[in-house]
Amino acid sequence: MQFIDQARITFKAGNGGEGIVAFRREKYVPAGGPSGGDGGKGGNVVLQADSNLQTLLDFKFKQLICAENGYRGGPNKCSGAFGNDVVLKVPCGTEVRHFQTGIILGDLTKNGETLIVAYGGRGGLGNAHYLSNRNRAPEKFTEGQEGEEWELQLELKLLAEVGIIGLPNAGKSTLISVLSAARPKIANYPFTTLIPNLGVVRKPSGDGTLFADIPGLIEGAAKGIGLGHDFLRHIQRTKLLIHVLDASSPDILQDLNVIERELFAYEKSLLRKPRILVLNKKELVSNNRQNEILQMLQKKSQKQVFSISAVMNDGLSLLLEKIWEELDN
Ligand SMILES: Nc1nc2c(ncn2[C@@H]2O[C@H](COP(=O)(O)OP(=O)(O)OP(=O)(O)O)[C@@H](O)[C@H]2O)c(=O)[nH]1
Ligand SMILES: [Mg+2]
Repeated sequence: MQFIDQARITFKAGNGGEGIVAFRREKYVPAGGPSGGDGGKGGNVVLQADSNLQTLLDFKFKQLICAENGYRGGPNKCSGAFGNDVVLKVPCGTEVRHFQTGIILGDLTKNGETLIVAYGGRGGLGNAHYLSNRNRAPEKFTEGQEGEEWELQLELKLLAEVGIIGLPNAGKSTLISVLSAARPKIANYPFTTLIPNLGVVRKPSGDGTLFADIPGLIEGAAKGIGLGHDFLRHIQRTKLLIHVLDASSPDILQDLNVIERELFAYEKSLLRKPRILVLNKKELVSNNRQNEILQMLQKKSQKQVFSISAVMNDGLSLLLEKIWEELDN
């Protein structure tokens, strides 16, 4: 499945139908009077959150989406039919912005939630409206109002509670694969993961918590190097970050630094988000080396560091306990 998390589209609501000019024509009624009906209202463009969708792929090849115009009024004071609304499904977590100003129009987070992004125009008035004592046979009518048209930016921000971040090859995908039923691609080279992988991890209470394995970050990601920092948008809403480090790396403090710098460069507040440091691949180093690294990391970060081996399924229950504790805080 292709993962598309941004789209820029113009939404055009339907125009109102025009009112018409008509006169009553009936047998034995010589001057029947004006009877032109009003036009119908144009359809709205509506977005609706749908929890079955994961991406904005449906919008990738579309530039303009229009709702139906309202219909003309009819004779005998019949109003024209309303134009149909267009209801477009978007994944939960879609934020809608006005493209030019960046103003947020709404944020669709709950399944079924709707947002009208362009209102249909009102229908015009038929000549029946203009009957007066002075003018018994008005020929006046009005056009329907134009439907709204907006260029909008849709941005999907995943609603995961826990984000797994780190350098490429640290073992992030391996970790989500042993914690959840997710089966992402795992391989011994950087940038295996190109799109976020989601997995549900069960709490002891049985509740599911959504974890997101974010593609690897490298130095300069905030400037677009590697896969860029684009995916960091998905951790903006997480409550907790799991920062995975590779124990076999020659310079672990540098590794820690790189990621912290990128978080800071993307958005300062990301550094203040609760973050658990996880030293993965612990079986690749001696116990002495492991203790040395743990001390270095603890001193530098002032955080408790969890030592695990995702592959050997070692140290995961302690880590999970800490994760639930942090989420419950
Ligand atoms: N020895 C050892 N190898 C591990 C461990 N966890 C992951 N690996 C290996 O490390 C390599 C990278 O693992 P991935 O899970 O793909 O790493 P990633 O962080 O998702 O990498 P990107 O998607 O490229 O950012 C794979 O060859 C894994 O088998 C571990 O605990 N011990
Ligand atoms: Mg990966």
